Amino acid sequence: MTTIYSANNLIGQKDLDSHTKKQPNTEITSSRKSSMVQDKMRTIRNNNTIETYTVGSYLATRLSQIGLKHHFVVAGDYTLVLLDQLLTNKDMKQICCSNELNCGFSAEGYARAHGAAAAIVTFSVGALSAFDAIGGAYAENLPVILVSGAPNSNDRATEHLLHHTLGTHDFTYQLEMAKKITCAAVTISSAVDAPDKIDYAIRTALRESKPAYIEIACNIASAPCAAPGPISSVINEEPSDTETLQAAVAAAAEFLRTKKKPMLLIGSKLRSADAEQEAIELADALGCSVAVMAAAKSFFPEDHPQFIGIYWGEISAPGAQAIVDWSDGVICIGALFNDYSTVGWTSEQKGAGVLIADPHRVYMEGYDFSRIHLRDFLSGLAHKVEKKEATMVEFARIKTMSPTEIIANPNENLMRVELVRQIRPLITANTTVIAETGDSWFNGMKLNLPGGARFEIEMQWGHIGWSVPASFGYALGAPDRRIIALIGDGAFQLTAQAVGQMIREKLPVIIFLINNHGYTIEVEIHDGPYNNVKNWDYAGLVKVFNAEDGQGLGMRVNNGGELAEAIRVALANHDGPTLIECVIDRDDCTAELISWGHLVAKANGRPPLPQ
Ligand code: TPU
Ligand code: MG
Repeated sequence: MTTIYSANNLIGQKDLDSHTKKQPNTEITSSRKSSMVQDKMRTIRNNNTIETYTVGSYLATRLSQIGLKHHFVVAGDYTLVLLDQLLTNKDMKQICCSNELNCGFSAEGYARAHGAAAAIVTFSVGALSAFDAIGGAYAENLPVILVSGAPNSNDRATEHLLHHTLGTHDFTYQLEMAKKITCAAVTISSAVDAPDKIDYAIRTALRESKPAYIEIACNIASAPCAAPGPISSVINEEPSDTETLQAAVAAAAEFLRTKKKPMLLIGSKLRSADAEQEAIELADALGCSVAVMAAAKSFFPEDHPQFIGIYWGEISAPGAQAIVDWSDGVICIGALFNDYSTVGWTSEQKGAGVLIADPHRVYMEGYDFSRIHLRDFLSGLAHKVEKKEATMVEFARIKTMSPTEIIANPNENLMRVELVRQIRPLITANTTVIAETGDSWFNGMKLNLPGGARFEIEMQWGHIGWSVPASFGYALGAPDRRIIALIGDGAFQLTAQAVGQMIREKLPVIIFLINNHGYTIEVEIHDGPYNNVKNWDYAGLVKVFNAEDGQGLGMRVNNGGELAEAIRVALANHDGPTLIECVIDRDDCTAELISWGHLVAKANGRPPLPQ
């Protein structure tokens, strides 16, 4: 499996060593290099060795030191000099995107694969588009560093009106907006403070697993600045508070001692807490059932003997809801309960029989502990518990046999069930499935994952179109994995251009585009004419993106036979993406979506409380 980097291991000792020994790279390759820039690149003598840093190359060094091999950009005049500076770093490749929304989501996908990411965009017209994806990174707990170019520092104090602004003298609105959707937002208009501000933003993003925002005035990007100090000041975390940790473990052990049939419920914050291994450790020690929430699918291995399936209230995998309801002690690890994940507030876990273990906090009835790392807590608890296997014994009694799969006649119109049946065997230990908002969520839940397989879903933010650029970014971040994306027709129309970038970078992503001619997930919540989608020639679109030199493939399939052939061709295409447009009926959706739609509609429709 590709190493999934996390905030505390983004940089290895080897990198640290090379940081201290390496001579900084002073070469600028961009043809845009002007004599003015060269002037500004004047070397600074430091202990008789030649050290040359600018604000931009400082930023590049830090991004590279935290493990990034790529950064995602859209050019604009406020960022051009900064992009030149980033290009001077030979350890990172600059990846161009078609628009800033895709740029942000590409970085978000990269962070899922690689632990962190960076996107660089221009002021306002770029950044405000990227903000949507940055909001997503916040909601999904991913450290994406958004860097925006900004007006010349001299213009701040003048009465000049500038392009790419609101046409007023206020240039601060972007920073103010960024503060709402990031964990750290800084503006750099002087090279002197740049190292401190850059380090603060990156450090906070890694620590919190949230996005950060760095705004750099366009005339400061190439200004000389101090050389970076040791990267440990950015990446080293504060340890758990020892006494609090001991108290939390003791309280949780006592909680478990009084329970006869405890179980674990895994949620999506487990990954951002870098605690997947420790959750397995605790599961092994307890021997109890482990259910996984939809947004955390693959964060606990599905081939583990104690995995009992996806818990999603009424639409859970067979037996999983019965066990959660029966358990007298549910340990919720990194769980995130919202209206969607609780199926319209019908399955939230709370009360005396629940212990919540979050990335930096553990609480249960009568106790609340903070400033502890989840992995320390889980590992500590694993050493203090004895086996409690009742929920496994019960699950074995109620577990239903998997229904035998019926293979469709290859000439019959394609149906969703046949599509899922044919995707299943493609998933190996080396596969990542990326499932878009729509019925793809529910189809995705039906894919059983072998050990090592990963699953990505954007359930908290739920931005349709996320998966196309996120697959692009993920594929760059995990070049050794096979990426399979499940995307609806409506979602695809938002961000289709990212296929063009997959072609440019020759990434063999396989996209199953499910063309049901509509917003079916919305249909199941509340239908109307606004849920119809204008049809496109989705398969034909790939030819447009290929132009004269691309190697992407597009195929449309109408039945099982054509689908099988398209999959065979896709697996042999290594020089670009393959888009398989799967045409199915508008009403052909999962039973789970129908039930979920009913309950979400009911929750949305609750009348206002009396005044
Ligand atoms: O499988 P299916 O047909 O439901 O997927 P498709 O065709 O991609 O339709 C998705 C429909 C959908 C919408 C319009 N799901 N959520 N929405 C609401 C929505 C609107 N705009 C954004 C950016 N994100 C959303 N989730
Ligand atoms: Mg659709």
